Amino acid sequence: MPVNAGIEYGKAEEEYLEANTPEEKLIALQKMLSLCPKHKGSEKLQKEIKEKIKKIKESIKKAVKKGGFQKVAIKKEGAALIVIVGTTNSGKSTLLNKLTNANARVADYPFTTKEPIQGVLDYKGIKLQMVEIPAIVEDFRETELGPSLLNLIRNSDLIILTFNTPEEKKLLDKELANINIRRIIYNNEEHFEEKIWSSLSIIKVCTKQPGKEKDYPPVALKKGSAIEDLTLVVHKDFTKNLKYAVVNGKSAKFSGQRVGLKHRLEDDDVVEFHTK
Ligand SMILES: Nc1nc2c(ncn2[C@@H]2O[C@H](COP(=O)(O)OP(=O)(O)OP(=O)(O)O)[C@@H](O)[C@H]2O)c(=O)[nH]1
Ligand SMILES: [Mg+2]
Repeated sequence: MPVNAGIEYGKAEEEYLEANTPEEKLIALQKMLSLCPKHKGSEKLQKEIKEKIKKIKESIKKAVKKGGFQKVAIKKEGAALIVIVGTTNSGKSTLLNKLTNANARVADYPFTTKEPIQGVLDYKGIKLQMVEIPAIVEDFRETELGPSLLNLIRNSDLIILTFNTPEEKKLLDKELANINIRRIIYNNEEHFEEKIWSSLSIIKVCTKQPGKEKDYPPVALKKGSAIEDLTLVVHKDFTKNLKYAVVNGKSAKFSGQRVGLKHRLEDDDVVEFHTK
């Protein structure tokens, strides 16, 4: 080192080179600057470090403005996005592990979950994306991940609330005050999956080929969808060439009703396509 900066400085520089995130880099650079000898010969080095600090601060600012989505790397997948939102030690990870393939750490100390964890809930063949986010605290928006996690919640289809006391419920209501996503409360009940399913605005429909068993898995559609929406998902040719569809289930007036493209479907209907 030409400026004779010392062992501590060398260590800080190593930390800088090994840092994985902009935040870690910034901390290391600030350490380097404070340990850098302050004499004529080191002026150039000091200037370089200060410039690096400036650049990193700017890039961090930009990332925060964007909503910090790079920090919370959850991509919407599956038929619906469900977020488990609750106070600490309220059983969020326990619920996630129970309903999905996730293996989140469960512990009796607070704030075990430090970043969002996702799993897939397979509800009768429909894949639902379920995410546990770190515990809600007072002024959640001001926490490091707060803005991006609140964005994630806003983009979801359903919120599951977990809490231990009425006071904690009040805190959740306060922190989620501006969010208009449907909420349900988990009370440790059995068959909670059914409550989740009925709270979502989707239906599942099975297709079937004539003379065969119904196909698996079913198709997820928005509530209110018609045969036409189903053809668009399974096979666009059916949209053009449909002679009629045979429907069994709740939407059928009688077993084996023949319907056209505009017929509205219900949850668990079974549809057989007959083409021209
Ligand atoms: N209150 C409550 N506690 C539970 C429940 N299920 C499990 N626990 C226990 O509560 C503790 C915390 O459970 P977690 O599932 O880790 O809770 P969490 O909400 O994910 O907690 P953090 O991630 O630390 O905020 C553990 O000791 C669990 O055994 C539940 O339904 N309600
Ligand atoms: Mg947890």
